[in-house]
Amino acid sequence: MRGSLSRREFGAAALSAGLAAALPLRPGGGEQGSRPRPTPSQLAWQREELALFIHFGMNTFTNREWGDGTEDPAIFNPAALDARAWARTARSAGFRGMILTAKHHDGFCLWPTAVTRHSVAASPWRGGNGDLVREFVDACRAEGLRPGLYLSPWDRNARVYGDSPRYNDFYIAQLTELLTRYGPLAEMWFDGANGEGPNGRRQEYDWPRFFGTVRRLQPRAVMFSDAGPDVRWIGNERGEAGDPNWSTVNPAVVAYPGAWSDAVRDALQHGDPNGTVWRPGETDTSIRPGWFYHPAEDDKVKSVDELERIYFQSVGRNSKLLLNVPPTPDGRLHATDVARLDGLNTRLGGLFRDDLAARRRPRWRRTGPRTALAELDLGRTVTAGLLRLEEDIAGGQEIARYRVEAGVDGAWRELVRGMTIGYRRLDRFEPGPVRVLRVHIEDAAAPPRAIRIGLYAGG
Ligand code: FUL
Repeated sequence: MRGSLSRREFGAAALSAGLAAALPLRPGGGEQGSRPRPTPSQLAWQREELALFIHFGMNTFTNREWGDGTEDPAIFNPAALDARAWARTARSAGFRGMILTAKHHDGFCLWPTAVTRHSVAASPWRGGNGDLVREFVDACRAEGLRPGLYLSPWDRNARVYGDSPRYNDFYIAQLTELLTRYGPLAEMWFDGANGEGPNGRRQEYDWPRFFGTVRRLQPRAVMFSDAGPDVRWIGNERGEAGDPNWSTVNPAVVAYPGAWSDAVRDALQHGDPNGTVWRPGETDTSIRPGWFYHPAEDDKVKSVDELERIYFQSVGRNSKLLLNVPPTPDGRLHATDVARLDGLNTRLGGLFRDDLAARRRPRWRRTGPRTALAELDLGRTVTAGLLRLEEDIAGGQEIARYRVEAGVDGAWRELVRGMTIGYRRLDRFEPGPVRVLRVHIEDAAAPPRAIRIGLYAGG
């Protein structure tokens, strides 16, 4: 079963009513002026750039991707578990957040919940007195990382699953424990998978109630799901944001988490320049083929080159990267994975160390209602092959099409053409001489504001 399961095979039978319309909440993005802008929480989420995803639980011990809920808690015993070491690895590799699967689809809870016995309390780990959510959150805080939690709505162990009102109460009780026991959380992560419960029944999730509970108990946390409300799934698990990628969306297109069609996929990948809500895309992918640790995948850990490509296709396309690194059954990150994370950090540090455009101010002028030109004289001729463009997204996202040229002694060479910029856009091009850089904004969704420009040797 492992590796072949996609949550899309279980296209949700959940709520199909227009979620956005039903939500008694403030929308994910405040509307100031005429275009949506991020809330402070959404801005802080985006500025993390990199977060580590930790898939850990029963599947780690059964060597599966999706447990069926019949697993015996007696097998959960990570002898050398060290959440602080996860956090240290994350921080030293340049990650700023970390998200733990507090409960995956098999229903086993990594904290001692009061609403089911299927938890760490029934395991031999720490003599049945352990609380992994507590250790995780404490480790994040100690290392200056922002903590987030994944609580799978799909639960293959809960007897009440499929008895919709009762399971919704059960889920709200679990959510409430997580939201009230562990201090401020930066993100709640809602998965779209919705299959059958242990009794063969399907569940209608009460999403407005789930979202309302998070907003009430942790107003500063962002909520991730296919349908936001604050942060949207990017539409695939390959580590690839769309191009273009708008942080604004039309909320009606993705009515509930788990909805799936070509239109939904496109909306998740690309957003919508005319969207009425700020809902930036989060790109989640795993450093290994599976989400959970499997010894057979020890030689299939993504290379530094692959991780760099994923970084360029996510953070470099106005998204944020949530990279999964699953601990082994003894509760440690595998040495290969740690080495790859360090390798990525070294690679990115090298690429972006020397900004050849640092301390140079571009001359910026509007050339029409939706066009502009930035000209940057570097004062000397440099060899460059990598460009970093950034909009000031605190004020929204506007740029829809741009073109960049390099000038040397009056001769111009086109370096790149692109569409959206947003929080960050990274473009590589054939390394060559640059003395003057021209960024032509050829189209924008609103009168364009000045952008930040970084230029690097590349390679
Ligand atoms: C999916 C789940 O089914 C996978 O097991 C994993 O948790 C991934 C992040 O989301 O929908």
